[in-house]
Amino acid sequence: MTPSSLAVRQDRLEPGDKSQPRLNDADTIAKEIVEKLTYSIGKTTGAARLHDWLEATTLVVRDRIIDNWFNSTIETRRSQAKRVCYLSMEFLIGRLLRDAISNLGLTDPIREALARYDVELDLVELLEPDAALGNGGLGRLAACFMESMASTGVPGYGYGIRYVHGFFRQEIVDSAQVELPETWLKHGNPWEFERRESSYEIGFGGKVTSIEENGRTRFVWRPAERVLAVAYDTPAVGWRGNHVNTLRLWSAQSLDPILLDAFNAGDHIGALLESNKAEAITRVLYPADSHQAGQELRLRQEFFFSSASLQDIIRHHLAQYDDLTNLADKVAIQLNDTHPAVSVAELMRLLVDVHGMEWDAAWTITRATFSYTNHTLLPEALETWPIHLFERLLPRQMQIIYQINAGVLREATQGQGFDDRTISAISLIDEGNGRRVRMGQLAFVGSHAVNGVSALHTELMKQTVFHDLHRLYPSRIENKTNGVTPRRWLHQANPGLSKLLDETIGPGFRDNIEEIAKLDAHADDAAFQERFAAVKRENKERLATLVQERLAITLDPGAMFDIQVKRIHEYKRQLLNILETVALYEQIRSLPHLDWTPRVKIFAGKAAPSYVQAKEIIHLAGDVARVVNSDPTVRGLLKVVFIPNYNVSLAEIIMPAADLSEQISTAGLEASGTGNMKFALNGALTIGTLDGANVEMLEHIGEDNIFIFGLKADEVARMRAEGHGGQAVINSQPLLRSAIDSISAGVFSQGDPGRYANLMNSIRDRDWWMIAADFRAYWDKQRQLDVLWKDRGAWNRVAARNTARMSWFSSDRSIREYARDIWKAGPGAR
Ligand code: 26V
Repeated sequence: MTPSSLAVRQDRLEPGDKSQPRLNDADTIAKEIVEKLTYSIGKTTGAARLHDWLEATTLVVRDRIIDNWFNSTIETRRSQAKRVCYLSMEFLIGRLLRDAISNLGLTDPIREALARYDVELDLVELLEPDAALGNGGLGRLAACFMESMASTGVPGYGYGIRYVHGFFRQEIVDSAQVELPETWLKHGNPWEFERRESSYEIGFGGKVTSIEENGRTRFVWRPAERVLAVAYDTPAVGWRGNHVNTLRLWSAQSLDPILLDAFNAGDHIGALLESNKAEAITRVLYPADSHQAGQELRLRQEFFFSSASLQDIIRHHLAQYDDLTNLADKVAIQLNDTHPAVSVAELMRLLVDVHGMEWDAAWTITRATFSYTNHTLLPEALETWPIHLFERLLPRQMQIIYQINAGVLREATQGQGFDDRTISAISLIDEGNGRRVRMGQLAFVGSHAVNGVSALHTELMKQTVFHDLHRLYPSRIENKTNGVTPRRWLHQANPGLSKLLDETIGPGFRDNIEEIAKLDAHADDAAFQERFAAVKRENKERLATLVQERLAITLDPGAMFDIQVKRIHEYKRQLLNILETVALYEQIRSLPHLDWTPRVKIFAGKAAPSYVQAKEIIHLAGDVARVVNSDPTVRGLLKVVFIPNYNVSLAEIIMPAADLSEQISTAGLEASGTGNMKFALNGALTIGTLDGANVEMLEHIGEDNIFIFGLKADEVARMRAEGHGGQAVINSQPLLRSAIDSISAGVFSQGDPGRYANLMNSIRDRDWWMIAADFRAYWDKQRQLDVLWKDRGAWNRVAARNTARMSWFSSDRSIREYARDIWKAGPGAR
């Protein structure tokens, strides 16, 4: 049976039998867990290992989710509600069990049920592997959005790739990063359901022919290669489990797994080549989020999941409405960055070539269906593809892009009278660098709405990358500031603080995060401040234990935990933080009699494997840590740690344990940041630049409670244009100069002065990231924080105000804005 001959799946499901709701008491759950152990896993309670308990518990939780999943699916269909399809190459989910248990309100009965068999829920949860199908901010945002769509009742479908190997595991060997493969599917994945009936053929290469049909030219693409996209569905549970959405991830398979002809002819290896090539498409996540990959396999991944998702969306739509002209009324497709931007051309192909629609009608529908989110303005990260590669792999989509481009450029010249420079800036084809397809332009013109992820970022989009397209379509760009889900990042990650909130302001904040503002009234209360500090202390002890176990470094939970965790990138300026650390170290040594505030500098994050400078920064952090931590003259006033393998699960321990959050990117470069929100929600103070969402955090938290320093985005742009270099600044800053000199002399690199020559010279010569330029302002702000730390009441008051004033940064708010302004979907739209 070929996939195309599969009958369209009709929804014949009946809503779950509500007359017999499942019981959620510990007795019932204990009985069910043992049943799963026995009949699904084949183990007795005596023989079961911790992994078996994990699987059995997961299956019991899953049963409860499935009931609601069916109900949600059926209700969306019955009400003919508009669906939101979120297309993303990345979903950085982390663990699912605790999230599901907590959202279903089952934490206590499950804990009790397992305890009857001397099994500890916390230990069981730790065995679940992280689903690390993403690089960083963009992928984690997609995961928060899935949770918030379910929590706010938006009928959402996440579409992505089921990578066999997610984001690599990082080990640190002699202070340097080593990358190891990650194998999250090793023990199977009880959360996913393979849907072989939802399989689609995806073509690559081949030729385009045309046929005349009823006086109209029809194009037919005959791909040279075909692979099968098979769906795997994972339920996405929202708060209280009321609404359950679907995350559908595609896996690539060969249509003909073994070429029997070749096999029989004795060519055993050749017989498997095709299936290896097909399966390679979904084998591994690209780990570089800082510069564009450029490899053919990456473009194959992008088209593979775009085409599969669109074919699935169309099939679903036709099954329900039997008509594609109302597609945009019933489906909104969000493009998470340009990675799925080829969807614009592919939807046109499906509508025009496959479903026989007229070009203009198809174009109107396409634009009305798509919207696009931009997540970076870094020139090196903007996606473009060489025309010859695009044409060879996707010949029909290339023709369609030319045709779209012709229409847009006609609009620009005839309608607006744009000049040649403007036309070449708008064009979907970059003629300057050996002819390339610009995916940002394609996503922009194919969408009715284009958004940035913070107010500043959106403004900069209008001024820089999309300046001319913004002139052509002035109402298309809008802002949607990011958010994070308070369920994972407050309730689950910080049960201590959540309990304190229950007791102080009542549990209403769990359903409506805006109620957390009630905490403001308690921020001045000394007794409350102490309880708040006690929770923070416990969280710091938990992190200190982890550091002790993993790194054999002893941390004092009484010291200020000053934390920078995120991808390692020059623009994020971990190097600025390390230089300040070195300067502080030198000051503590030369002025030991001063009343220094004890600090622990904590770093974590992964460098792209090919990003040399980022790897040098990791190396330097480790080198500095070794020297500082072993210097007795420091007397514990300063400790430096680099925690390996930063991931979602580690973040859940780190965020609640921070006193100070480092958000110090060069202004204008960090599109939003979301770690900044997680830290502040958990009561960390922020030291940061006026960049990304920090700007809006300042507005919400108030200038007395956030610690902003440094150049602003327009100042950075001006100084770069004026050819700023670092040397003059370094000469005028003795602390900075001394730090750079020490590093250059090999003080931290076992006498090897060459190790950091490139990093240090880049500050002296070009200072592109404004490290020298911002050093003094950063140093001064840190010393101001040292002083504040000594007034424990004042610090705790500010910390509590941070928690109280962060509700706006919930991803529920972001999702409601997308639903209202862009998708016209969700509870409010019905
Ligand atoms: C680019 C590439 C290039 C090709 C290889 C794979 C790959 C993967 C990702 C990216 C784009 C990364 C862009 C990104 O993650 N941006 C971050 O998005 C966050 C959510 O909006 C935001 O908070 C961060 O500020 C922004 O850096």
